[in-house]
Amino acid sequence: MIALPQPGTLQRHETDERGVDLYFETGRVRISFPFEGTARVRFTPSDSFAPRRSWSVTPPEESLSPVPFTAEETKEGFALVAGPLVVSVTRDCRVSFADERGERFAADLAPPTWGEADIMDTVIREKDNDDWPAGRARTEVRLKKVMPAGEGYYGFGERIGLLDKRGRIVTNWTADPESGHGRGHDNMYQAHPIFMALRPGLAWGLFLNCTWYSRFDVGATRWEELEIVANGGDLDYFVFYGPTPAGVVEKLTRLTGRPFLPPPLWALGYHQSRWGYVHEDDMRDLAREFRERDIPIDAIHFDIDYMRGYRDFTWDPERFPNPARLLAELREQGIHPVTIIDPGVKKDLGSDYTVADEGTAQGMFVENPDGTPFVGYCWPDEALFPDFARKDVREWWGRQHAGHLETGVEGIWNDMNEPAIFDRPFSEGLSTQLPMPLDTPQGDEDERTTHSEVHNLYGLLMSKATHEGLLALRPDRRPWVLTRSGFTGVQQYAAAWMGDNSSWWEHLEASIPQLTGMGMSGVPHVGVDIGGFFGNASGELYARWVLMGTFYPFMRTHTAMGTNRHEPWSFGPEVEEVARQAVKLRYRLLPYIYTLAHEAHRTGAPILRPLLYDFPDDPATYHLHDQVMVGPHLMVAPIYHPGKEYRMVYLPEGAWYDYRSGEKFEGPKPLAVHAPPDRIPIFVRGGAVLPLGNERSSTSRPLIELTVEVYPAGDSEWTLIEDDGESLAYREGAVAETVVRVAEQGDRTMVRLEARAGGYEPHPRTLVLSVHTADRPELVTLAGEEQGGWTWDDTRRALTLRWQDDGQAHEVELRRQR
Ligand code: MIG
Repeated sequence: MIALPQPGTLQRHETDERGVDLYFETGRVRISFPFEGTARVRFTPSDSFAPRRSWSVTPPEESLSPVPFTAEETKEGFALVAGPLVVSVTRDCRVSFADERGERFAADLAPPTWGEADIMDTVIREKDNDDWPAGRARTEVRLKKVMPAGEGYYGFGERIGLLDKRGRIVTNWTADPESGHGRGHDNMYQAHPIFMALRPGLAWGLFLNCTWYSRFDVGATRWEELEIVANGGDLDYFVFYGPTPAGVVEKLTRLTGRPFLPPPLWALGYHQSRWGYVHEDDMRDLAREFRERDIPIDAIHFDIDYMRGYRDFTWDPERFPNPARLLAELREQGIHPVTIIDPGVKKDLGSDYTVADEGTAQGMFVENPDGTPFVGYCWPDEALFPDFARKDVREWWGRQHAGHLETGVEGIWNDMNEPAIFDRPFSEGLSTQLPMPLDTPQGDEDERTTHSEVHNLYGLLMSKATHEGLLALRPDRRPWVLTRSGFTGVQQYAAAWMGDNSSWWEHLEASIPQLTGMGMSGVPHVGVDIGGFFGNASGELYARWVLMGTFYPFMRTHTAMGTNRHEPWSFGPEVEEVARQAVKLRYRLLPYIYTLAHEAHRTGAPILRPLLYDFPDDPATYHLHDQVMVGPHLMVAPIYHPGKEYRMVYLPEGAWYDYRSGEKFEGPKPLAVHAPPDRIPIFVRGGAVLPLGNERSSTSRPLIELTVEVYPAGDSEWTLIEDDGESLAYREGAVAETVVRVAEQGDRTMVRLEARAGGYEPHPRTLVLSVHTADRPELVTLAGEEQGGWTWDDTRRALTLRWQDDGQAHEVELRRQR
């Protein structure tokens, strides 16, 4: 056996105000505390750590205030204590963590080791990796940690599979998985070297701060060993002490950036898309159909068909002769046009296509190591690729959107930004994907690196360029960008869809853990193509999918060129009615979902999450991949098999209400539920406050009625957050917050709506308060005065009261007995 290199024994240490440097015979470890409950561990077998880059996804440590810590030598080596975290380092360089209760976690099994990078050729397609650059890039550092039995491993970004990833190898390398979305293909469009580990009483997270190729062996080789492999010469990771899942995501997004401002409200509405709406009349017809058929809609997506010969930022003059007029018509109907933009700029030089000429003249495109332009094949045939690792390139790219905005475009959809590049023109038949050559130089002059280091960031940096460009061009409007590729931190700039799934039941099922995995990785605004991209959905599949899609943070139907139509009415009147009701429910839920978007912006909290997020101490939730929480108050349990109308639903501890019938249950318990083809089981958690808006055909119509549904279970409290949904005024306090408090005492239930706080004044509206209570109350008072004007719904077991919303505090009391 070849002896692996090892750091040897601890020689000396140096402490400064942020952390400790530990010098070993070979290499060095630095432990620091960027903020409370978070430790950073860096190891390098060389003398110095890799420098921070302008595009790094973590802030410079100097920008954070130091966290007080103590450091002392111990019998075993070294111990550091910072707040709730204890970090121990042995003399032979094994790091482990514990909390103040002495609960140990993330413990190294052995010292780190390193060697020549062993890059899986399924990832870097060229077998010999000839262009894999030398130096740091060629070095990989490996580390093994203990995976205790009973600990689950979640997150890892965009994956196919169930919830707990123990037993899997997951690689972090952005790619367009041509072979499809199977479990055998573990790396997808986005790379998130991040996971959350959970056992009862303790959740912790780990972010591997490595943009190079990296890999986690999550107990695949040995069930109780986690192996971390990082290319690039250093091992740099952050450990987040939850101790709850919410605490982990909060710290992860504090480090790598909070999700972008609440998206514009329209982006949370329904989106319709298809690759193959090729003519402006397709768009007009589509808008008309939605209106005539009374199906709400807020956005129509323009796929590559709108461009002139797949040239970014152009319109086909024959099929879209007057885009400004078309977009104005759509906008008048409350429909927001979203256009696709690919990174590959058609290499059309010396014609009237200025983007390629200007970009070439200004040196914006990636070049080969010999200084010739790098050319890859994609939709426009020969294409040039902007070097998004450079700030000047990002700004230039951002400015290219001016024309689209003037024409009336309201959102930008970034595709193919892994980047997906092919080896020959599509016209020449079967093409193969190739990564951009890994040794092409990229980045600003003073931090020049190779593609291998920034490959994973291409999508993130393209979305950043787009987001910042839109914001610079329209400073008073929230940008909305949708991206396919991304890396940890992409949540600051864009929403994401999970690429080219298929019209398979399996992919409806897979969407659930896939999207919750993204949420746990800090990316809350996510969705998959409803109905499936490749292939033809059956009506039954489409119906079940749109029922689930109601709860995707980003709700869009999209399908590929050449497939059957996948509009909500394409499957006959019955499915159309299911879709209509599903989309209408989505619109009624918008005040709730919008509040969740604000919460995501404030704390990183995912909108769609697995049950373990809200019930981390209940191991029965640890493998529950097919039920989700939508925020803290709703739980949905889709049907994802054909011909099935019943399923088991697990109700965790506490009270639960069936959303439709109002029937109340006490968890923990399994429940058999009936879900006919037009229905998805929805449960409301006891203690919940659920704000519902009136039905609207688009978010451009005003909210004229706000229903506050209250589901009492002891004492609870929740805050509704509202704003204008499109400007940035909320940053200056133009937000309305309404605290709702619920209390139960003997035969009395009290609901108190506090006075609306903040500088946003909603549209005049009726407030409908609906309180779910087992028995019809005998006495109802509002502000202490007996009320007559209330109604009682005996089937839903709910009392309803209404008044003109004046933003003042109101206290309603229900008594079962006089
Ligand atoms: O090579 O723009 O994932 O949503 O419809 C296919 C055409 C390119 C892939 C995207 C898909 C989009 C399609 N694109």
